[in-house]
Amino acid sequence: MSKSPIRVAVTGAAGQIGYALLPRIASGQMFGADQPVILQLVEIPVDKAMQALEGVAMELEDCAFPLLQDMVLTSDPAVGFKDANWCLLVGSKPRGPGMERNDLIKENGPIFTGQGRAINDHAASDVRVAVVGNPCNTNALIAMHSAPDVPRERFSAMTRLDQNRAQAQLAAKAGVHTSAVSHALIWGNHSATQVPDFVNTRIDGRSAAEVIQDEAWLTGDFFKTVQQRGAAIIKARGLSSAASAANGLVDHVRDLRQATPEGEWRSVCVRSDGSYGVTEGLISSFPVRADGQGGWSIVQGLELTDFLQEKLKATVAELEHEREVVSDLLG
Ligand code: NAX
Repeated sequence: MSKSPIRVAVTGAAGQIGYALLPRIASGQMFGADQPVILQLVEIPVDKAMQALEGVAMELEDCAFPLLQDMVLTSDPAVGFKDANWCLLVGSKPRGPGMERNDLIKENGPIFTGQGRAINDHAASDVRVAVVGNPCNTNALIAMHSAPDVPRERFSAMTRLDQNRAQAQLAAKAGVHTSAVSHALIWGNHSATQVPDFVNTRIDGRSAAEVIQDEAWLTGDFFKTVQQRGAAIIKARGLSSAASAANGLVDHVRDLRQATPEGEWRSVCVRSDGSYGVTEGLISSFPVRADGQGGWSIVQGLELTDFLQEKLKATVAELEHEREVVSDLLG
């Protein structure tokens, strides 16, 4: 007997990431090849955006995906999140010319209070929320605070793209295939202060730091390349990462749904319980293991070098600052 469909809400569905993401969800890559889906596509109430969304929906129709059971197109979050099992919050305003990061945080914050409330009031009782729209950690924090009836562990933000970037950079430096790099790990904020961990990441089972033996590169170019990769892609492509971001989100959702293989972890931004000195309550990237039943836990006991600890403190300070900037939205 075929499974009953799950409802997947995607905001910013007519945007770049949406365009790369939706066919992957509808073809079964996110939820499995036997899992039918209903896509609930949310955009802003602006003709141009809704018209673009209709075009995206036409293309999805034209793929005749066997798993795609229905689509809902809306600019009303109450409709978009109705009975949703997963809410993928991709949409947000881009940074405009001359805009500071604080302005961006303030501009986007209210979107996530509204969406958090709508999720609280309309989504399915088992709803899970993954935030991609930047600043994704703080937006996830706002959405979480705006949805008091939804258990806090259901909220996450994405650093899986950063993890994949770190994995690829380490593989290239070591001259091995990416599959030889395991346990890649990002700590902290999805921003230029994020901390790609080269000590606990392994290459052919050994610490990447031991295999690469080039501290200057690890603490210099490697760090900078992973932290600045988004900007490098904008420079090269004239547009921000979309295919790789959509791929990161497919990985992120699978990471949380499927049991993590024994001894491994994945980078996920979740609510801190104070582990590793990260201020409790912030949404920060950690090594996370999922139990395959919807639960997850932060892997304990990893050793961080002084360098990594110092970087972790800096990224946590940034998260605290962002929380301060939006404190009026946290209720
Ligand atoms: P686009 O500007 O192409 O698309 C964003 C879409 O969101 C637009 O269609 C817009 O109309 C819609 N939107 C804006 N406000 C909305 C609202 N309140 N409700 C519903 N839809 C809304 O951006 P895109 O390249 O798709 O990127 C989307 C977001 O992902 C941006 O915030 C971007 O910064 C962020 N990213 C996050 C990454 C991560 O790793 N966490 C990496 C990639 C990406 O930069």
